[in-house]
Amino acid sequence: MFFLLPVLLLSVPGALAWKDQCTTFAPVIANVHLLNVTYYEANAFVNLSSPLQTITTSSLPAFCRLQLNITTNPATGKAAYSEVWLPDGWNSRTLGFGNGGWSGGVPYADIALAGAQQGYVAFGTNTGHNGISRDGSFGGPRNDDAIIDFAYRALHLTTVAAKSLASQYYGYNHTKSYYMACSTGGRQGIKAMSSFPEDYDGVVIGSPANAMARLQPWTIHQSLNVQPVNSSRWIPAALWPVIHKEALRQCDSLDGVTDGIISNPEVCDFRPQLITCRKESNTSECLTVDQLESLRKLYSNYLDGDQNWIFSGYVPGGELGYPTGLATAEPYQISTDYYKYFVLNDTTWDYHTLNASAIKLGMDINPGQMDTNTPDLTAFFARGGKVIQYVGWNDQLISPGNSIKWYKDVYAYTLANSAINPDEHFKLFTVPGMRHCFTGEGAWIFGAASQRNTAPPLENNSKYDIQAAMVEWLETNRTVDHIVATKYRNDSASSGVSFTRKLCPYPQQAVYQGGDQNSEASFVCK
Ligand SMILES: *[C@@H]1O[C@H](CO)[C@@H](O)[C@H](O)[C@H]1NC(C)=O
Ligand SMILES: *[C@@H]1O[C@H](CO)[C@@H](O)[C@H](O)[C@H]1NC(C)=O
Ligand SMILES: *[C@@H]1O[C@H](CO)[C@@H](O)[C@H](O)[C@H]1NC(C)=O
Ligand SMILES: *[C@@H]1O[C@H](CO)[C@@H](O)[C@H](O)[C@H]1NC(C)=O
Ligand SMILES: *[C@@H]1O[C@H](CO)[C@@H](O)[C@H](O)[C@H]1NC(C)=O
Ligand SMILES: *[C@@H]1O[C@H](CO)[C@@H](O)[C@H](O)[C@H]1NC(C)=O
Ligand SMILES: *[C@@H]1O[C@H](CO)[C@@H](O)[C@H](O)[C@H]1NC(C)=O
Ligand SMILES: *[C@@H]1O[C@H](CO)[C@@H](O)[C@H](O)[C@H]1NC(C)=O
Ligand SMILES: *[C@@H]1O[C@H](CO)[C@@H](O)[C@H](O)[C@H]1NC(C)=O
Ligand SMILES: *[C@@H]1O[C@H](CO)[C@@H](O)[C@H](O)[C@H]1NC(C)=O
Ligand SMILES: *[C@@H]1O[C@H](CO)[C@@H](O)[C@H](O)[C@H]1NC(C)=O
Ligand SMILES: [Ca+2]
Repeated sequence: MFFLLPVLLLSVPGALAWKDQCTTFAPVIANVHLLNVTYYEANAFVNLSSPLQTITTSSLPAFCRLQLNITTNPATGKAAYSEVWLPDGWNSRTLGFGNGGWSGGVPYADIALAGAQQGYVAFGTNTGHNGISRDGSFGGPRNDDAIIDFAYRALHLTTVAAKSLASQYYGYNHTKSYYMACSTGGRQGIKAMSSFPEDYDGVVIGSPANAMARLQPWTIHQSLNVQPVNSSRWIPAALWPVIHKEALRQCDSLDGVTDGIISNPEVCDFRPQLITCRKESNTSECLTVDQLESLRKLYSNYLDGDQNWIFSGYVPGGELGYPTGLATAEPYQISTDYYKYFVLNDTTWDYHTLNASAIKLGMDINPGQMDTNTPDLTAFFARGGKVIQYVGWNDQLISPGNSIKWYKDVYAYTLANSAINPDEHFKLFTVPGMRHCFTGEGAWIFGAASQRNTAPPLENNSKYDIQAAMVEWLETNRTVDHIVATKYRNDSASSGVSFTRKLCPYPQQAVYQGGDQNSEASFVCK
């Protein structure tokens, strides 16, 4: 009995033992320096914020929080700030989270709610600098160390460190390594799969900002399509709901349910010219010829001045989000900063002068190798890696066409260059009525990155939670043929469920079979 005690403590430590384990933890990893360690008891008040995300909660299980300074370039002394959270009740898996825009901060809400609370060792990094999403000034100009940290280095080194820290903390290795993120985080995930195929076993990514050199000029182009404000090209905020109503009139019922959501915009041939202004029209409810031309450009493929294809356009159905997305008075700062601080290195650059050679320069320079357009995930797939991608059809910041193109490119490349069946490794779920990563009129709560701080999925299991679905697919090989997304009333879980919908793997769509339109059970993926 006497000498069994330490063994028992080691295998199933009580709360006291975990606290002790945490506060005395002295990991040894080259270039990783522990800044601070804090043990949080179960249901302790946790209130943390970074330029990226905030978490304020008292509902977390007990965990040990490590604050780390990771040297990313020993030659120059460049470092990144990262955190790793180790829950007492570890599920033996690690789960990393990514960033958004140019930020610049630890993803606290994801680490807490999608990570530690679900039993994962959870981690994230500031990507080597502190800063808010739209601010790209850390790029220098010519701040190469910071650019490379942002592009991939900080997350890769944090991932390697987190696995080793978990092993040293618990005394055994993780079973599987996961990653989940959206937007810039989606780009980071693709970079990891293509450049560091050993980093993760399962990756869940939303609407990736992967094609940086194409995305950035496109967002500038979108706002130039309507600028300047109050010109004949401009579409005032009050006109967008009118355009949306007309899009719904033409296409809402094509999916069998008239619910304010166009489930498959790919089959919607939207003709806004049906509300062209006539002599007798109320000008608050119709479109002028110049405004129709603005819409045509916003919804079209973007070709540069030399007629090269650059990026896909908006799709019908997202009109309530476009005036606060890119059809705006000023272009997205993320994109103007891309040229000022990363490509042209000219902080006085005027976005009106954007031209084909500047776009090409971005592609050629590819600062920090941050572009992640590669369709080659074969090394990741060959070691059993799986990826679930998702995108909102109403994405107002990155055309959903980008996600679909990348999915198709990877699919075709894999078939052409390997014996791997892409269906066993890669699925894309389109989300009707969801904007960029979160919010929108559709059912958009399914446990993905940046969603849980609004509301949790209906249940934390593989039916409702995309990360749990990934775990099941990877670890039991049960195919994910759909995921159930939830729309809460007022997007608030405490207000109750408004409706649920199946999200289907592309190119399938949820098809109404009759019965309660608010229940996912009335739909099948076809
Ligand atoms: C380290 O964490 C403790 C709580 O465990 C806190 O009181 C202290 O201020 C932190 N120190 C630094 C330098 O952040
Ligand atoms: C959380 O911390 C912030 C400062 O970071 C503070 O302003 C806020 O009042 C705190 N929230 C609560 C509920 O204590
Ligand atoms: C982080 O590490 C870098 C590189 O070793 C060092 O220069 C810097 O002072 C460290 N920062 C902190 C807060 O310890
Ligand atoms: C699911 O996890 C969330 C944390 O994101 C938690 O708030 C919620 O209570 C859990 N749901 C259920 C049904 O246990
Ligand atoms: C701008 O700076 C980046 C980072 O140092 C560099 O890669 C790029 O070539 C520079 N651009 C030009 C036009 O010199
Ligand atoms: C744990 O992982 C490390 C690093 O990958 C490896 O060297 C070691 O053999 C593993 N230990 C066990 C028990 O599998
Ligand atoms: C555009 O027109 C509106 C309505 O007349 C006016 O309030 C606003 O100041 C104008 N904006 C600009 C930038 O001219
Ligand atoms: C014109 O349309 C606007 C917006 O629908 C409405 O508020 C206004 O009353 C209409 N004006 C007339 C004269 O019908
Ligand atoms: C295109 O833009 C670049 C960068 O602003 C500028 O240097 C160049 O002169 C422009 N080319 C033409 C043909 O206007
Ligand atoms: C996983 O499922 C796929 C498709 O059903 C099958 O082809 C494959 O052999 C399975 N792999 C394993 C390891 O069971
Ligand atoms: C939703 O929010 C609105 C406005 O805040 C409020 O009037 C309404 O009662 C809320 N509905 C529910 C079901 O909570
Ligand atoms: Ca519909």
